[in-house]
Amino acid sequence: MTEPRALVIVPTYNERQNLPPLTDQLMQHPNVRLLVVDDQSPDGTGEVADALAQQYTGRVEVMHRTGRRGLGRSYLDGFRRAVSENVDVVCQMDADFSHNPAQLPALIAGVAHADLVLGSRYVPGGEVVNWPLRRVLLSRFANGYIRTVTRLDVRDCTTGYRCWRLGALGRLPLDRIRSEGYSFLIETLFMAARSGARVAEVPISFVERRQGESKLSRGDSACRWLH
Ligand SMILES: Nc1nc2c(ncn2[C@@H]2O[C@H](COP(=O)(O)OP(=O)(O)O)[C@@H](O)[C@H]2O)c(=O)[nH]1
Ligand SMILES: [Mg+2]
Repeated sequence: MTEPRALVIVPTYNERQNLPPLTDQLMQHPNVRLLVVDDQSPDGTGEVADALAQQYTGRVEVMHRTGRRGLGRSYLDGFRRAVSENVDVVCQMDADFSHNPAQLPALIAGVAHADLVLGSRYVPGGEVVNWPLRRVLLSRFANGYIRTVTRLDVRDCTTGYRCWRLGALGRLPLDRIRSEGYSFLIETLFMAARSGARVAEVPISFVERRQGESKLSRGDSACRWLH
């Protein structure tokens, strides 16, 4: 089978240092395209992204959002565009190198036998690097709690590194999604699993960001710590 064609959606807010090296690494995978969804980053990430779109014509696109910012809102807009693209899989990835681009092919390959592949920190072989013990424990606790409440048989419900089979993404009722921020990740996973999507987890090494700042709003801080 030929390798699946993938569109990777990367939401950005103040990632001007991270985006160029991330794009270069993603572009080393021949069947990968990139959609940057920028929320009018004050640091000029949008212009940096436009320059990358020029450099990698036809492979890198930029969506400049103008409404209220938010991770969930950005992914919703990205998903709406992605479902009509000529690709086999749609991926979600952070811009800050917490998600290693070298592990992307393993996630994409997982879609051969699943509708949604999660890059998982909490299956054998997965790990978190550079988190204080307190944050590891909170994230583990949160995932245990979500597993109990939702009855999802998933180890890492809050991971942001994901790959969707295009058809499965197309079946998500995007107009019913309520989350504007990080809870978007839990809500979409829950919706997909409840509607019968086959969910698989592949191990990833999650590395806390080194460049730039985490910039989540206070309102999101609860979900952020769960994340
Ligand atoms: N478009 C957009 N991207 C965001 C927003 N907030 C965070 N991001 C991006 O979402 C990803 C994860 O955010 P990050 O700050 O690393 O969160 P953390 O890993 O939980 O500390 C990064 O690529 C951010 O640039 C937002 O409001 N809008
Ligand atoms: Mg991060």
